[in-house]
Amino acid sequence: MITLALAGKPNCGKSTFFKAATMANAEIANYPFTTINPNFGVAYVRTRCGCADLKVKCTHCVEGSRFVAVNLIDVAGLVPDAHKGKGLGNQFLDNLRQANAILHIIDASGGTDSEGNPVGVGNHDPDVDVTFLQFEMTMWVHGILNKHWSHLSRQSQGKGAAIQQGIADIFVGLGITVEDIRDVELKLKIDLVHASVEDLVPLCAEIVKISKPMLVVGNKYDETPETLRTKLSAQKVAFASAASELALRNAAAAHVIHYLPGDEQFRIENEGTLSPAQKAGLAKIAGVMKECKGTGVQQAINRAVFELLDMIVVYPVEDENHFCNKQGDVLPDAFLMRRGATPHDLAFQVHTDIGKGFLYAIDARTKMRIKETHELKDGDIIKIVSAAK
Ligand SMILES: Nc1nc2c(ncn2[C@@H]2O[C@H](COP(=O)(O)OP(=O)(O)OP(=O)(O)O)[C@@H](O)[C@H]2O)c(=O)[nH]1
Ligand SMILES: [Mg+2]
Repeated sequence: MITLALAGKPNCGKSTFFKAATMANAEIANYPFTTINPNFGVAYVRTRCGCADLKVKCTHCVEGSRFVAVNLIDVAGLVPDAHKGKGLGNQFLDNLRQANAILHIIDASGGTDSEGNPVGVGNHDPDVDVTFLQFEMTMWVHGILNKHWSHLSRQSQGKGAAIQQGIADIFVGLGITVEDIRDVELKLKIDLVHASVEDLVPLCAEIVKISKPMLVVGNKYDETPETLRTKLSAQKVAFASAASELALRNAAAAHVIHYLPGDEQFRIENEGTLSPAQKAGLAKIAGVMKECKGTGVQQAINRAVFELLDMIVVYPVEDENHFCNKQGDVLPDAFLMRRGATPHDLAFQVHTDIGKGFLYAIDARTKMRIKETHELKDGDIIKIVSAAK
């Protein structure tokens, strides 16, 4: 399953975002380093369900929207110079290893300093927070490379290919391949054979970009002054109000409102049960959603999965005529797959044995046989025919 991590400076709203997205418990407080041990939970990407344009309807979507699970990790806050041991140090960068992509949460309201201490809205320039995480991660990777560098240089005996392979081996856990290192060497025009440790910083920045694509999310949009909204928009920051999302999810769970994560609006269901303060709170959230086109939480998760990671949703079925499994359950599964994936990749994702015994696949919408090498599209419904039982 895909894993997204929430990272950023302390007190910017990572745990609030986590709690809203997963409805799992997480401690939230207005001071730095509330979270020490990471929180793990399941969040969902939202997509139009594959059954939306079929005559048969499935029971796995909500009003035509399908929510597909992804892992979400909420890690401890990081401060500038964490790689040198500042704040709680760089041990938490290790928690980011398992993430496929990172939602870098910043406090767009400018109400907390670089260490996460409250300073009053607008008193800190969030511009400086936008790039710091990328830099800290670069220096973390650089620290790891540094440890191995003299050994690697000696062992490779001046052979570029051996150095490239050695670097790829060190970062195999980050999904880095020798081809990645070759591409980066060419792109940056660095000579790895004669490079000093300092020369390797740009290479480490590229390793971070390749292995941990990042979306910067400007949280606390509800408190963000107009000047900062404009400034951060220019930096392509995606906005969110995690606190609003959390309030809406709680209200929806209590049947006070009708709201699906990612909706641009909500509807009050049970006005009579609301106190004047609750009504005012919901009215404020409605205003924020109008400006932000929703609360931004679901939108950020979707962008991380569908844009940064370029994934598609594919529905495997056993009966291509009724779009269901053997029990008659319509579109029982929805799989996230990398764009470019083939029916054979899908077969392996269903089960290793199904993959090994793959014979051919059928596009359930057209009933046509498709080739093993055919590129799957978002929303495809596929029957795999395999020798495996
Ligand atoms: N106005 C506003 N406040 C928010 C929002 N999200 C979080 N907060 C507040 O920001 C403070 C910090 O929230 P947390 O979720 O604990 O922040 P964190 O990033 O997990 O903090 P650490 O675990 O200390 O790194 C709390 O007082 C939250 O209520 C938001 O969208 N809007
Ligand atoms: Mg936290």
